[in-house]
Amino acid sequence: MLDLRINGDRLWNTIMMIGRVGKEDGGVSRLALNDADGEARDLFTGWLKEEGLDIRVDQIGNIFGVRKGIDPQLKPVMMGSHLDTVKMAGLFDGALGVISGLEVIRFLNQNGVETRRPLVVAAFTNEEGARFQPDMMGSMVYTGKLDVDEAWSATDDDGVTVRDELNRLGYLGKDEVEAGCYLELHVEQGPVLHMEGTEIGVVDGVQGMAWWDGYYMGESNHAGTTPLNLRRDALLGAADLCVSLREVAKNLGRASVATMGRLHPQPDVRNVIPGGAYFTLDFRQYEDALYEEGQRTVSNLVEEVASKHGLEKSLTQTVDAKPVRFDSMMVDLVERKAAELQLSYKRMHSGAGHDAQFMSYICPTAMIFVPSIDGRSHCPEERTTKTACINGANVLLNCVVKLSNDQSF
Ligand code: HGY
Ligand code: MN
Ligand code: MN
Repeated sequence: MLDLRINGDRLWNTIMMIGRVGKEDGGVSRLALNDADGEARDLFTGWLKEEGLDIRVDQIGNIFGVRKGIDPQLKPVMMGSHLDTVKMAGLFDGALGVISGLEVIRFLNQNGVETRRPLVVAAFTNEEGARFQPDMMGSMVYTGKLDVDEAWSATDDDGVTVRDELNRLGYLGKDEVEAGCYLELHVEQGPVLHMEGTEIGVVDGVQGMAWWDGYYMGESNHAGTTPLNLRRDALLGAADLCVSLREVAKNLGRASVATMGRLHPQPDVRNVIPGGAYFTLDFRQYEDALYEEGQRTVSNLVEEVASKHGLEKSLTQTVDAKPVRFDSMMVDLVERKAAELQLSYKRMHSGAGHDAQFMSYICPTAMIFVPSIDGRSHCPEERTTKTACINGANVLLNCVVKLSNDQSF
């Protein structure tokens, strides 16, 4: 019987090749639909073509490589993740899942293995949301959770739209591709697996994630002449909000986390009291009720801090990705395959958002995690060992081969 183990050198070399695209100053900056993301897309579609796959691109620019199955009536097994990154990212977030999907196909092609179901490897558009919001945009549109017109009209800081960028890069497609089930291999991006020395994370769900864009408006004035009690300092308000936000997360408990990731004072001049402050907020929690409560608490806090500092405020929620639980048949399968490969494993949920979160609304879905060294991610220091990548890809391959011959879904 064929030994279902992928080619580790090929997997690693391909991850390194895609990791060179958009690398500058030591970090990778393939922000969604920038030139580097376009280059990574072209490289990826070239590899799909080499494997004889049918390449399809949908209206939000998701790329799918489709491998025929013996029974075209059956819905495909889809694998995937994303090729876009945050600013100054590492090599593995997203790329691991996409390139492992490609490696599974390469392995099956090389060994002449046919499957009953078609197989699809997907690269979803704008998972990160670092340039255009919401994040997980491609999988949200794909799963009907976001209207494509809304996604197309999202703008970056310079007012450029998603649609214009898709057009410019040649990824404004029209194709449609079905998914019967979905599996995503990803680096954990947290410390648990590495700390414990566990090889595989069997992911049974993803925590909820809420994002807001906020603005505090006070009054610009002279930094030398305006007494403290007469100031309406928008940056001071935002700074207070940043500190209070942490208290809110601590008080909510149950591993709630909250972050102010961006803060831009205006006019941003050293001797002018900031009359404006633009900020972003990120809140996450795994339990449904607490996630809802946290969202209410955060938005009340923005109001309370504004009135404490005599500021006006605007607050727009840009992301409300609710907590999800994955399909137990899929989660059990990941666990079983990890055990059969004699890899140590543990069940866990994901702290980061993933395309799998939205795929789980339309088909049985699960994720496979591999350790992130020291839990570092969304930074150039993100690392995962070659062995860990190979372990994860082998679990993926074994799950995919099993699912591709299963007619029960
Ligand atoms: O979790 C995140 O922040 C990313 O968008 N996936
Ligand atoms: Mn990711
Ligand atoms: Mn990420």
